[in-house]
Amino acid sequence: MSMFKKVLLAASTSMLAFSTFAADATQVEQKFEIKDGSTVYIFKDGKMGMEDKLGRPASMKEGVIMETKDGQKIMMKGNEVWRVDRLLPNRYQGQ
Ligand SMILES: [Cu+2]
Repeated sequence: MSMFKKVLLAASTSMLAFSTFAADATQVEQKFEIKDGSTVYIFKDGKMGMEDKLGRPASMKEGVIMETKDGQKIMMKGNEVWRVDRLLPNRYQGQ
């Protein structure tokens, strides 16, 4: 098998892994709808994943704060999500 074919095979395998990412509802502990249309999943093992508004897996830098549609704020932090409402001063209240 040529190197090119191997690379293609590896790519399609990882695509497959990605496509099952959101489907495994049994492993999802919590799900947040983000205001921009993306979705953050917290899995039962504590890991997190993010899906953009088109349903594609998305990555995000650590420390980025996202606001959910219902106004909660969560932060990307390694494999954990920190709910930053409690950590930040109440400067967002009252709008
Ligand atoms: Cu995110």
